[in-house]
Amino acid sequence: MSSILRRIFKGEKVEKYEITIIGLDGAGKTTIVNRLLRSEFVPTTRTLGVNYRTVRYRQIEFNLVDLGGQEIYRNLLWHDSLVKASAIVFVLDSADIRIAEASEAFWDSIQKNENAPVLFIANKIDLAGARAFDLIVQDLDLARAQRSDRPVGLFRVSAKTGENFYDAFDWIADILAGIESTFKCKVRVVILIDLETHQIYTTKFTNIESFILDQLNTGISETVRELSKNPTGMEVITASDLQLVIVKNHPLVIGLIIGYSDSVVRSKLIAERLMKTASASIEIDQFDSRVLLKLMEKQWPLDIYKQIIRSEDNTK
Ligand code: G3D
Ligand code: MG
Repeated sequence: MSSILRRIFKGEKVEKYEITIIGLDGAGKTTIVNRLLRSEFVPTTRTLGVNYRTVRYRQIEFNLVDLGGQEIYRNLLWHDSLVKASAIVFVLDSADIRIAEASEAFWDSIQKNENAPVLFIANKIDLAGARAFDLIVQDLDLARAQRSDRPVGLFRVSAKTGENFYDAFDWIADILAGIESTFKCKVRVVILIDLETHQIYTTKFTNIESFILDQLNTGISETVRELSKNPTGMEVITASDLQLVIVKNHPLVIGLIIGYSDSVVRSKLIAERLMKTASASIEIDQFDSRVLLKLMEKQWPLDIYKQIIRSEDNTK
């Protein structure tokens, strides 16, 4: 990492928390861990026993305890891990008919640790057979869970496409870090690709090492190749002490480089607004990097990257 970046990141420390991920077998727990580890959809094999993994997401280090969901493990292994967890993630397969069993497992688990924040993930919303979210809330009595003193977040997610996935983990990262606002985001670089015109626009707000840009470009190329299969959704790759966020909405793909503790969801909002403006109000042939920069300056406070640019100046 360059000395400039090192200076910017000085003082941002990584906090460690033990997060226990539970849910019935087949809910998608291992897939979720894999997405956090590798930012992509990875086919899994059935988890036997416990799967320990350490993952850094934004400023939080998650010690993920991914427990086998079969009944034998639920009774034997879940208890100890739940008692000492800083947060509990419960994963439900939205298309699974075993809703009563899931409800029982959910309530049993969260009652084992009354203090830990609870992230409830209704996974697999990409499936046609996924149950409506309000029915899930009703069937698992999630409103009651939300009335308790601890934070309880409910998210509809697809670990496969990435839809809402990072919203859920941003939420738990912010809760654990005690951050009130999720709107912090230091955008370093924006790359916009229009697949209809094959145009690529890049705007850099600060100097980025070329290998990080290369990684983002590789990530974008892969995303573009797969776009016909998954036309919307997002990917997040951690590179060095930065995050590469790719947001897609056919035919536009946006890649952003943001800080490692920044809100991924905030960067998604920025990307979505840029896409809207790019496709609505600007003739795409006039849409160059200067326009991109103007849009960014007009619509989002630039104080954070101005600060970065200033600290670069100081090094001269
Ligand atoms: P578990 O660890 O909770 O037991 P896994 O569950 O992560 O092993 O996932 C079980 C199956 O669900 C896997 O498919 C996995 O690919 C799939 N899956 C996980 N998340 C999603 C999702 O968001 N959408 C869809 N459509 N499928 C998902 P297989 O075929 O290997 O059983
Ligand atoms: Mg598993």
